Amino acid sequence: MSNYSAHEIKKYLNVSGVKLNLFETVTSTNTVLRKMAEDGAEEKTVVISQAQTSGRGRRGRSFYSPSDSGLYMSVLLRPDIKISDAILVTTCAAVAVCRAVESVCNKKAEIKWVNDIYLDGKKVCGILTEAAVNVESGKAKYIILGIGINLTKPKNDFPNEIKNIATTLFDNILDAENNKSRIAALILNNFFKEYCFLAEKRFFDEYKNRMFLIGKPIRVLSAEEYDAQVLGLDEDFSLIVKNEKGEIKKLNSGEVSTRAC
Ligand code: BT5
Repeated sequence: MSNYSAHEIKKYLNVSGVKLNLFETVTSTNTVLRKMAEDGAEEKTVVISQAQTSGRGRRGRSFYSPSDSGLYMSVLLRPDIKISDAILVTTCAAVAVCRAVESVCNKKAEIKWVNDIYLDGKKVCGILTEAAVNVESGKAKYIILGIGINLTKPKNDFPNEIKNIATTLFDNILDAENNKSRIAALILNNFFKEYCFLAEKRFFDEYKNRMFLIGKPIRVLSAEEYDAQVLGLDEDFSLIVKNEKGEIKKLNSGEVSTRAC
């Protein structure tokens, strides 16, 4: 695939003030943007790379980001919110990605709480939100929203560890090539439409309706591991589950992961 072009992305962008920074290869777009944020970059500064050598997921996990097959993008935000509300950025982005994905392909995009987007039961996108906090106020100094999407199959396929769980947005490289700038722009358009009203959580119902784990059995992976049934989603985006003893628990995304059973 050719490199991303600012001209192409801007053709589809309807958000003003976006500053695009395009790279061929970086360690991690989140790392590059964090440095820019520390140096005073403005909100809506965006870093996009064709490949990442150390793409990361949550809690030290890695995100496979080979050249010529994905969109790896980070967005700098400077919202006036408490750090505990940073979950709103992740969940708002999840809805934005789903809408963008559905605009370019005929499949239903679903959310695996809290930060993964699935197509046909497989992961097509992961979101990693990182933040710097002002310790005195407890507010976010800035937030880096990182989004990684598999557009087309890597040249040498996915590595064995994720071969059975990962999927791509497009079946062939031509569709990926023709749509990659559009999808980047559509994600930004959809995200910033909701971001203006972040605290109002206008996207809550849509997020919940797109969750495929509700009503299903899961394995909760935290300090303790246990089987549970997903009952629903709380207002603050915690997952409500019932464990095997019948006890109702609220799971905070910062502390636990889940695995579909
Ligand atoms: C995530 O974490 O999925 C968040 C991924 C965020 C990636 C973006 S790319 C731009 C920005 N810069 C970065 O460095 N990161 C962000 P998590 O939910 O923890 O999932 C990680 C797990 O997903 C791994 O342990 C694998 O099982 C699986 N995985 C890794 N690479 C994948 C891929 N390309 N497609 C699907 N699944 C993958």
